[in-house]
Amino acid sequence: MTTIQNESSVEEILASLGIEQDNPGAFAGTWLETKGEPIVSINPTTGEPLASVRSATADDYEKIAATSVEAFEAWRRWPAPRRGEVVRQLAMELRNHKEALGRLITLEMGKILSEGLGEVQEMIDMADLAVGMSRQLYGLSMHSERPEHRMYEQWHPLGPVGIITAFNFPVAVWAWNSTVAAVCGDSMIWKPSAKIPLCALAVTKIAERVLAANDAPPIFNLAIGDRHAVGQPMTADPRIPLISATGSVTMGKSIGKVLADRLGRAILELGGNNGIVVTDDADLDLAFRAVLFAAVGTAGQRCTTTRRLFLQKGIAREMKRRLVAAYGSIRIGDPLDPDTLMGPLVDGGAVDDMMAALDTVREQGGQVLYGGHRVDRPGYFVEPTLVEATPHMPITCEETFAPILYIFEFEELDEAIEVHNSVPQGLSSAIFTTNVLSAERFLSPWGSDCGIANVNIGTSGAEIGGAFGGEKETGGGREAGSDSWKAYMRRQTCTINYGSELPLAQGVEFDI
Ligand code: UN1
Repeated sequence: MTTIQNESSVEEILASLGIEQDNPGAFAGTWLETKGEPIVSINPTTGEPLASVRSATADDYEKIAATSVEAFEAWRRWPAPRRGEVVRQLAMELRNHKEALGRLITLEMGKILSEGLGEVQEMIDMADLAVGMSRQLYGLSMHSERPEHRMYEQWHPLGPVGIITAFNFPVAVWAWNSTVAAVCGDSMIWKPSAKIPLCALAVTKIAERVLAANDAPPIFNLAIGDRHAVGQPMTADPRIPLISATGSVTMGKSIGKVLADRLGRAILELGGNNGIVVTDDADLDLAFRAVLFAAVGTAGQRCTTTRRLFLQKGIAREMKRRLVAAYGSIRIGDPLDPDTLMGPLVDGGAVDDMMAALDTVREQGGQVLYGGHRVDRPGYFVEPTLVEATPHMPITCEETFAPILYIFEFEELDEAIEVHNSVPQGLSSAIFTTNVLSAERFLSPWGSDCGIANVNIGTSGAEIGGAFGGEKETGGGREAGSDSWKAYMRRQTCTINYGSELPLAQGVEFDI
């Protein structure tokens, strides 16, 4: 039995979340007797198996879709604040399980425990926000141009939503979608990454209990399976009006094509290639700390990870010196150990991809300032890596999901912004400056072209209150806070005549 930090054993964590050694990976109000291929969940820290999950087949998908349709038909009749009450209870249950769930995320995905716990907190925050939203799904009212007429917009539940999530935020991105979809009156099918099946099981079991306690229809459904059994049928399914997908640009493009063909709706949150600009007048201590977290945190596996750093000439040497020293002292190791700052990558494929990207870096003339190697220990560990790069290196326009930071130097801010915006992705961005004009230039319509633009904070670690998403190849979708809920509902414009005449709009006459 592996014991973690004198706390609970792996077995205890799994048991406390209702996970067995072999589990069905399909839930449609009840756990289905899945017959699909087993998926073995591997602990990336040790390379050892944690437990296995039987994946959903195409037949299982069909049951899950039918259940979701039925659940939607009942759930949409519940008043939105009552739906919010169910989400409030979900938030309470997540609080009760925060520690175990945070540990499971760390065990299965490899992010450090503080980030694992932070991810559960992100779910809780999201659920709390959605509870409030359940009383604020406001429509506008308009003044009609016609006498004795009234116009307004109302928002109705949309239908079952397909939620496709990536491995790097195994549960928070589900919460961004599911808590909002639930208060909006939608049911849903969750297709998580097959790299983190246990996190998805644990959360679905918690949601199952909350639904049962409220006698609510089975709105939170789960289909762990590959793209043939689940992803493709779900994306092509006309019963599913909206697919919200997080993942690679390649995945987003193929989903987008299928949805366009059936005129289905998409919320896409795809690749990022996020940059931080540091000007000569910046508070360097602040910038340095922010870059470290944003580039090395989660071992570079956030879609918001800083991958490009633009340093103005006057501070470039000093900043590089500090970063090289700091990268050398990053504590790499067991992510459950509170002293660790960087855990493993998610699997061996991620390590290979990083090493291949670094080969390309060298071929294209980039200079590795620090790191660049695997770490010699079991599991999937790498060194955080600093690369001196030039804007002409094509590899710097690609997202490699690993802790590689490309450093560029610039003279004028306009030049930095131009290079910053020259990549295909447009998720998150930041500037470090104490000059209000530079900050406003970065935030202006001709400044950063990203969905997120920050001043004196890094590119990652967004709060849930804002709308989250990005432009260009990042896909244009928005999730989480603000008015993102509108994507999960259908808008209806209503005009009511309370008079006895029938005046036509635009002054049109049509009398017999
Ligand atoms: C992601 O990596 O897909 O802003 C989501 C952040 C987190 C969410 C990242 N709140 O870094």
